[in-house]
Amino acid sequence: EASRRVEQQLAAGGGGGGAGGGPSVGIIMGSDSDLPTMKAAAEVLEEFGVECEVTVVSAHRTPERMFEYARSAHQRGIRAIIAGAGGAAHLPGMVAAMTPLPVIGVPVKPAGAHLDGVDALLSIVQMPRGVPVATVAIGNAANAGLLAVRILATADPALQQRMLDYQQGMTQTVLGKAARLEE
Ligand code: RP5
Repeated sequence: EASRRVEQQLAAGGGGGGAGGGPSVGIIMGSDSDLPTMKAAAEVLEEFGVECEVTVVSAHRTPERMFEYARSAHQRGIRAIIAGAGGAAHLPGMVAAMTPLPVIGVPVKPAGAHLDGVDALLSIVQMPRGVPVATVAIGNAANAGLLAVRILATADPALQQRMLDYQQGMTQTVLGKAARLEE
């Protein structure tokens, strides 16, 4: 459904989005085969009440669509882009080249991959000076979601409080485990 909304918005030439008017975060991936990895980012955003759009944009198979998505995202109200890809993972870097938005890259390890996702990691992380991609660990789309929340939270005190609560929750979980171990 989120993907259908993206199609409609792209077709309509943008508008709306962000700050209660639509999704603030765009989650894109090179193939629907990346979804089992990338859905963790959407789940984190949902947990924090941040609306996102999710769709497939392939740097190699749909290059025109990639241009269109990257050039229009900020005009449609998107404030951060999470881009995942495996193999020769050019999507995050190419999108970063065409948008002023922060881009978070997720190296995906495709099923049956020969190089364990290291190829995607290096493709995404080794950006030239001037075109940054904030790269998370191989397969760690949840951290991409959390980083997007932190970016949006710099201008949203309520969201920042939810992040502080989340961090406090992690601390309590670990302390609880430590206490049980020490019993
Ligand atoms: C990449 O190639 C995609 O991001 C995916 O990780 C990988 C394999 O894609 P499919 O052949 O499964 O569509 O571009």
